[in-house]
Amino acid sequence: MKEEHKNQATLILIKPDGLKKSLTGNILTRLSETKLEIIAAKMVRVTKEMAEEHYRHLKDQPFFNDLIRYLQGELHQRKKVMALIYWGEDAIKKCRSLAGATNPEEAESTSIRGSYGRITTSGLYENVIHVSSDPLEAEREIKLWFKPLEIIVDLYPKKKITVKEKEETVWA
Ligand code: IDP
Ligand code: MG
Repeated sequence: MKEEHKNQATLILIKPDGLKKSLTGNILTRLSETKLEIIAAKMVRVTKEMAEEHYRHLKDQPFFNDLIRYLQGELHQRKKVMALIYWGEDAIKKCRSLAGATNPEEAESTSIRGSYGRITTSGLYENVIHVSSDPLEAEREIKLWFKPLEIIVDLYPKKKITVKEKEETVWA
């Protein structure tokens, strides 16, 4: 139980530039060095609302509009991201360290961002991967990107509700 207690979850996004550059396998291989467990994974088409909520702490930055378009895939003709949750001891620190610094030119050259990131002519950092910054942010982001039953570990308290007359898409 004690060991269980130290486990931490982090959201990982492979951003549209990572997908366009066919880096998915490469990034997942790099992250597997951490020996963390993947407890959720999916492809997501990102709405403007999702992107704005995800990056709400940056809404006053001059690059905010570009950043929202970037996460939506509008700069890369790849309107999707891959969202995963990594789980285990010190997950955030381990993943952020492999990802490297936010600015790809300052990131260690062997890190994921140092290897594959770039700064666009408009000044936006295209850095191929998102990693949550701390446990509170991780919880906020995980709850934004995933539903409880999409995660195979019980991370946060959940409840059952009855939804009536809800439209659902099923196989034809
Ligand atoms: P993080 O992704 O390393 O946690 P944040 O400060 O949360 O860094 O910024 C979110 C994203 O916004 C970055 O990954 C990067 O794509 C972009 N970004 C952050 N700061 C800058 C900046 O100063 N110029 C251009 N883009 C930035
Ligand atoms: Mg951040």
